[in-house]
Amino acid sequence: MKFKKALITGITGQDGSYLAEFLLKKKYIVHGIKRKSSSFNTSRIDHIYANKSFKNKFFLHYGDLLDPNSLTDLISKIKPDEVYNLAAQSHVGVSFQLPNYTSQVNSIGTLNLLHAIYDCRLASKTKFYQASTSELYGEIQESRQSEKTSFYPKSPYATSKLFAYWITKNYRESYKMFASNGILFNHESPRRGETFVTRKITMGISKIIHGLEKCLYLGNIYSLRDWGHARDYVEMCWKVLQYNKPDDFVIATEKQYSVKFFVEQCFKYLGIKIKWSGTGLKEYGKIINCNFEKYSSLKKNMVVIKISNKYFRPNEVNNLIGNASKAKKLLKWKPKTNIHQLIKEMMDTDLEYTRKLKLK
Ligand code: NAP
Ligand code: F7E
Repeated sequence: MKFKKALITGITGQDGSYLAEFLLKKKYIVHGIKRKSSSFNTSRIDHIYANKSFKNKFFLHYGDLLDPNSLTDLISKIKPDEVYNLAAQSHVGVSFQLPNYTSQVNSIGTLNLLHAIYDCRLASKTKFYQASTSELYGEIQESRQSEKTSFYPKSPYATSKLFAYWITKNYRESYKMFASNGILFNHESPRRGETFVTRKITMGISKIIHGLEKCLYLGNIYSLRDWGHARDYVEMCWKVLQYNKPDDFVIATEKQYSVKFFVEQCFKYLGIKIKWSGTGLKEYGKIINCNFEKYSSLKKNMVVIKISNKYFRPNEVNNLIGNASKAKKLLKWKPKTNIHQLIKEMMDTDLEYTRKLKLK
């Protein structure tokens, strides 16, 4: 039996790790590109590597989107059936501080990968998935954003992803490549990077509960996002490449919540009631009630959330919510995890993680 071969860039990231698990379950041979780093960057995939049943099915290679030689070399050797380009400098806030680097990796990096497939004479064999993003919509031009909504990127990150979106379409049209964009709205998990807001919140609250920190500092808590679960979304990345033609698909839950709501619900899940006071940079959240015996680090009226200027962006995307009706219809998309299930999974994992951290 011939197994399909997939190549994943960004395998050490949140989505890369879930996608690798998903494809291995589907009996794919999975190759991942990891970049050289001075410290370990494989914590999200170490369990896959250690799993004996994936021996000879899961391979890691050094490579970098900014090193075209490494890409051509790997693609010519592996001859993948499917390439998933998940690698990116993916932090919107950081992209304002690293605009050039973000553009190089996200834009030119994507071009390098597409062109490596073309150069290896695999344009008609290898399918290509590009990790596009709801950030393309930025200053929204339609109340619910679909594949037909105009783009208005508002950060170096979003602008770099706009190039990647179009160059993917361009290779599709020019060289008849099966090259598709998944326009994914925010998706989170216990494996989310700790500087993205949902994970920062679940980690921050867990540290407060265990007495490792006293207060969590946030930026624009009125920002609205459409948050799904990364595990559900990687299945859609795969489905995008199984569709009968290359195309672009919005993947979203079609539900929208504020950062402030996310904070409140995390506390609520733990049985802790908080009250907000003040406005703007002076707004704060304090503990009103909880089981103080159970949570011995907490006190009545303890201020646990403050607002800091540091976490505001020069240009903010205030409001995103997707219209995923195309994916629902053609790819049979149905989000499996709601916001409360997502919060439960993230809070449980981070509480356990910080409990162990405290014991160290
Ligand atoms: P992530 O956790 O930040 O992972 C990014 C991955 O890219 C990491 O494996 C990172 O390697 C790798 N990488 C960065 N620069 C690289 C380079 N120059 N060469 C090779 N690899 C490089 O991101 P994610 O949340 O999994 O997102 C996956 C993709 O979807 C990204 O392209 C992101 O922009 C896009 N996206 C994400 C969301 C979301 O809500 N999560 C929504 C829409 C689109 P290291 O581990 O070494 O840093
Ligand atoms: O911010 C606000 C912040 O950094 C969400 C990436 O995966 O999804 C992600 O980009 C919102 C923003 O994600 C803090 O200003 C408030 O409005 O979690 P985030 P993002 O910027 O939406 C898209 C779809 C991607 O493609 C990206 O790769 O929350 N916010 N206070 C904060 N954000 C952060 N990070 N930290 C705060 O303290």
